[in-house]
Amino acid sequence: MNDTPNRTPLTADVERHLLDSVGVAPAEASPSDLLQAVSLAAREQLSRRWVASTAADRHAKARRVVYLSMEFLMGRTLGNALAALGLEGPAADAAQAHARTLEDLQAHEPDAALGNGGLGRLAACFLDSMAALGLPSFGYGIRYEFGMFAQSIQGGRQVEHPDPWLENGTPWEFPRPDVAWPVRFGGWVEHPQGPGGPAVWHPAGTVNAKAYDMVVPSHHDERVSTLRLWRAAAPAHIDLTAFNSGDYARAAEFKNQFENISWVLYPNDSTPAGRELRLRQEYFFTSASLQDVLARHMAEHGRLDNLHEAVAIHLNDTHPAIGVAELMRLLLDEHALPWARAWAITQATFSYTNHTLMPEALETWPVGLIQSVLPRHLEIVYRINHEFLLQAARHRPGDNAFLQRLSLIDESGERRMRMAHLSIVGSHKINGVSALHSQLLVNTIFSDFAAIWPERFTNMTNGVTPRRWLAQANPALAALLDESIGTAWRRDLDRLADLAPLADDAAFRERFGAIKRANKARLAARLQRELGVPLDPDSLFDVQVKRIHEYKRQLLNVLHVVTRYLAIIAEPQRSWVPRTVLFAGKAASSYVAAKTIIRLIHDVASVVNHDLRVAGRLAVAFVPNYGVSVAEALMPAADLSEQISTAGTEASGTGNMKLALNGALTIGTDDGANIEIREAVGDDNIFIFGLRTPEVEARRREGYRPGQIAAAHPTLQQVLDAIGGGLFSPDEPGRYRGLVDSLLQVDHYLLLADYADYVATQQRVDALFTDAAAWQAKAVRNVAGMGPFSSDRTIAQYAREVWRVQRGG
Ligand code: HBZ
Repeated sequence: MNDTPNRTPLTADVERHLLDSVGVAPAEASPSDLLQAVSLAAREQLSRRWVASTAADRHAKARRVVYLSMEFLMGRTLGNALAALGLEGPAADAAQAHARTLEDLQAHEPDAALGNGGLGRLAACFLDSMAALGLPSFGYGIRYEFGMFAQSIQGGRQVEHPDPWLENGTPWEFPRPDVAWPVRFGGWVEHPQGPGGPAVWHPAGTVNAKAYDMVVPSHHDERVSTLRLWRAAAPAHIDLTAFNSGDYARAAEFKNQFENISWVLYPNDSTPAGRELRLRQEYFFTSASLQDVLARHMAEHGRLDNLHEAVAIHLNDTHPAIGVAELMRLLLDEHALPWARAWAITQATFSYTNHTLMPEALETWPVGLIQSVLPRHLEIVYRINHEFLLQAARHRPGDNAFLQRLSLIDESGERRMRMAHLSIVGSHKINGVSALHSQLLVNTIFSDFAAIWPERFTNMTNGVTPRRWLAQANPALAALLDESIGTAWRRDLDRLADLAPLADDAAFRERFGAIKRANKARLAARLQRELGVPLDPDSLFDVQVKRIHEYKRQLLNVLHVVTRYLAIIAEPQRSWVPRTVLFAGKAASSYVAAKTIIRLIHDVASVVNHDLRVAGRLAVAFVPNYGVSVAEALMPAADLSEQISTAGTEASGTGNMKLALNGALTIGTDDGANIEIREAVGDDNIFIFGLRTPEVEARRREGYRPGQIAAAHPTLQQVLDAIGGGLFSPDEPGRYRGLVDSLLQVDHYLLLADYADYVATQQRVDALFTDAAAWQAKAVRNVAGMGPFSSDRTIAQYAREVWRVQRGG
């Protein structure tokens, strides 16, 4: 290594780890070796913090929150760990001692992509905020060996690749070989004391859940939180049997039947997976987590009847909903509590967040499947349902339809267990994720429950962590904020409000604009390198990044792109505002319509980007493999944030918050958290268009006729003809005929109804962009208004109103 004047204690730690842990001569260390050594040096400091925090909580018997989530979309860890430890400078010096930059090293860290999209990333932001607020807290999930698939694009089409993120091990987990819980499946149930008493479950098989902890550091003090992930392991006796019989192949197969539970994340979002393996995953991690919670509680309190006073357990969507029945089973059958007491504890312990209104996205499981996989839980749910329906009947005597709608079992066809209903009945608080969404929950899909228990329903508008999404992703903007309004925003994002007056300060705006320009140039250089697409950093960067889904309406964005393309060709002499339209996002592997949209984006990009008539005025690019790390590069480089879902369909959105926090202006519908963003930044600083939720409902009720809209709108008709007629797919002119026909005939998400207003609003965006001072002023006001969208605010609200937990010692 070079001897530099900056030889800090961390540099010495890194050298030591290169020699002692990585096993390489420091002078010969590769970037991956260095990444490993720097990570280990940071890890040992976190380890000490972990030991201290958990000991303090144990000693204080602190009330804790337990966040059960099938998904945690953590992204990379090193940058976050270094920032929390205040070691960014020393780590950069250590890298520099080997003629590397910290960024060179970080590029080698794989994302921990244990989630699909918004729901999983929200869970990761929440962990960060729980640590920041010092809440005694545990996240619990699954240690998937393969996370969200990696996306590549071949011939304009999405191709999915496995994500073996653990292939080379990870320095960030702490295996806990002593912590393992048996999780049982199948078999039959015996009632030695009659049907009402404790039961004995004779399972057909048992799998072990083994604990792996990830440390979640606080950025403000020495506290840490824990994310405990479970890996499925076959019981040891199976290996032994194989060894004795010598039939390794058969034994391996048998072992796989157990271990496949934690192999791979289901890559569906907004559509529930129906397969048995998914149900096993859900029960696996929920059961292990609850056993862990009860054991900790018993160790600290020695009795279970005060469980609800010591722990708040949160259900992140319905994926862990079977936990309601599992906690009942543990209390009844394994700890011999009477039913009424067990039920009171269960209801007082659980709370539940819903993340979607779309009825087709609500989880249900065939009763026959539950019967065969979780026979005891089915009995318990039947009894919960029986008592619940008796109670409900007192609210509306004689109203059978009411009871049928409320029932935990849907009897309309094949009998199915409704996991949202189980979550509601088993929880004392239920929340949506934006004001509109929470309103719609009580007015639509959960209105019958709200009629019985209005006080249980509440709202917790989502937020994002400003550590990752501002301080780490946009260090230049963070530094400008420190210099202009002080560093208090880092602890209290509401302090961003102090920026508002600077929107009128030309010198400040100029520096703010220069940072955006530099972020765009950096992204452009990267996309040039990776995709070979040249992008002009002086053009307006128009960004839509999120899962590809019909309701999110990437296709409406494409209609605008094509509109603009045809308009430029028709009027080449006009002075067009140069635009770069960027898309990114994954489509669920089986979602044909979403995959067609990805292909169309590529087809449009390839025609537009090669047409000299629009060169310098319009470019389109699709950034592959969207995930946390790609988002960290995109958010700071956006001028315009596309949040254009059909009103009433996007529960909240969180990308909308990340983009505005980085100074993008939003073009969006009156949907999800867009509404609250509008209220926070002011009507003049956001572009809202399109039908509102009640208007969407009315249009559908009246009988929506998309064909008539197209017929009355020549430009729209021309755009649809261009796409449907093969202008962008000359090798296969009919490729998008079906897509266009379905827009003309059904258009379930009302793209055509919103098209005219969207295009007109895009013209207002252009007009503003030509006035750099006016644009920057609005961008500054957006950042200034983003205080409420910190996940610290969200978590403080959950802590106060739902979980009743307080900062630990
Ligand atoms: O949760 C998203 C919502 O669409 C978005 O509006 C909201 O901001 C975000 C956080 O509250 N929902 C999801 O991301 N949903 C899933 O990822 C999902 C995963 C597995 C499923 C179903 C949905 O089986």
